[in-house]
Amino acid sequence: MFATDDTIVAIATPPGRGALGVVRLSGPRAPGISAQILERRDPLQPRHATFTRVRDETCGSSPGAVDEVVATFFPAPHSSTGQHVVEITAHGSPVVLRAVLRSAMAAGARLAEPGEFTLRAFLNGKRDLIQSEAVADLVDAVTPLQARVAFDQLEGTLTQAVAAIDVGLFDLIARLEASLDFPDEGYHFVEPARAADDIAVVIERIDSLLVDAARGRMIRDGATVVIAGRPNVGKSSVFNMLAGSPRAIVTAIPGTTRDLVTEEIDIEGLSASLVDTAGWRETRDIIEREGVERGAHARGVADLILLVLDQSEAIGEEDARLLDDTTRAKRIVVLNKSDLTPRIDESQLPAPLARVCALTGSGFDSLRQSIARELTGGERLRDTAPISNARHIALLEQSRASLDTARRAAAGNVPEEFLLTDLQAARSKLDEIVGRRTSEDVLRHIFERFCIGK
Ligand SMILES: Nc1nc2c(ncn2[C@@H]2O[C@H](COP(=O)(O)OP(=O)(O)OP(=O)(O)O)[C@@H](O)[C@H]2O)c(=O)[nH]1
Ligand SMILES: [Mg+2]
Repeated sequence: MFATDDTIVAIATPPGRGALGVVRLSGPRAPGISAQILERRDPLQPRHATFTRVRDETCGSSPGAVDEVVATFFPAPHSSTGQHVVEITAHGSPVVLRAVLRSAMAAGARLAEPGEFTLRAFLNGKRDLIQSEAVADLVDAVTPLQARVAFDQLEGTLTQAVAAIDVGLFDLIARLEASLDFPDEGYHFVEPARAADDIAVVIERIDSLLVDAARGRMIRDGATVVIAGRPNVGKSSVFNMLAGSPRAIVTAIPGTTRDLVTEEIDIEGLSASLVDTAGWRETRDIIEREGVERGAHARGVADLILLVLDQSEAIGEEDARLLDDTTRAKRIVVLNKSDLTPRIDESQLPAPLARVCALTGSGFDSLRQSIARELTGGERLRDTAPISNARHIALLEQSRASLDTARRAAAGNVPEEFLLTDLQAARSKLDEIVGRRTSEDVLRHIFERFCIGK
């Protein structure tokens, strides 16, 4: 499958300059290679920070020093990857770090593939697949809530929840198999009705995880929120207020915004791509028409539409058309310009409504809350979610489907063999979540998402 017997090396810190930068080696030859490139003669003491210098191994017979470094050796199996690991902390200059990397490669290390350190940790049983994926999520987190959800999963909250479900399932399978093994005893280890009840308990556990799935996914993957409305209602002003900076041009001339303007924002802990669009109207101007088309396309892919109306003007034909076009989408009708005298009949508008003034920012706290509420389907916004990854959610749903078939079969007194097939199928889906039975392709796909050095 994957080769783990060679020694890999990579720069573990982000590209660019910093006070410090780390080069990491993992593999059986990590101590040997570091002995070769470090000036220090004695072997590195396990888990001791050693101040020394790195030699430039690429310079042939008379290597000069590259940098002063601190080297730390973590012997197998008590290291992040389960193999011998040496971490070399140098000054955070890309030139220096590349020179350390080249020296290690000249001494026999291979440049690591993306995610290869985490993959080795997984293959060596240091982390299961959920926890490995959580490492990537933690590194990618944009909002504190995303980081918290990822960290909980790294700590094993989801692993434990899945293990608890698996224990129940394993016990039931063992008892059913026992009944199959001793058919002549006239003794059923599990009565069918009892089996149906036991399966229902397992299903309940899965359901209690899946309850938060939509919210968890939204927290992890973020959402696309598109601002729509006819020209001049204040879309760009609303956009800027939510983005917290004057990103989009605002003028009193209808048709100001021509292109899509996008900004990543944090809404109550959710990361959202906020998109400002050209005001919707029929137009002959070819640039504006292209903008209007792009806006329509953005509305089509939005998780949520903020349909902005100017509440100081009666609803016009264009407003009505947009209200009509978005009835099936998830949306919030935003009544802007609340500082002006209202001329809109609110009772004719669909809920949810938000009333704001994009000049002063009034009403925006409540708009942010309703955006988060619409995106996550409601309560407990500040909580983390135990499950957030689409792969885990899909597998849990598949497991649940097999359990449901088994439960119905048990209720209908179907023989144990048939139940067992479905229960085992349910269990293998749980195994796939934690990575006990995951194909090489899936693993490759998951670890490719990481950057080099992770
Ligand atoms: N009084 C008042 N004026 C506002 C408010 N929000 C925006 N405006 C004004 O309305 C005008 C249009 O604002 P924009 O944000 O450019 O409107 P838009 O919907 O993006 O317009 P287009 O890009 O042309 O479609 C500007 O003169 C803003 O200053 C508000 O809450 N109250
Ligand atoms: Mg605009």
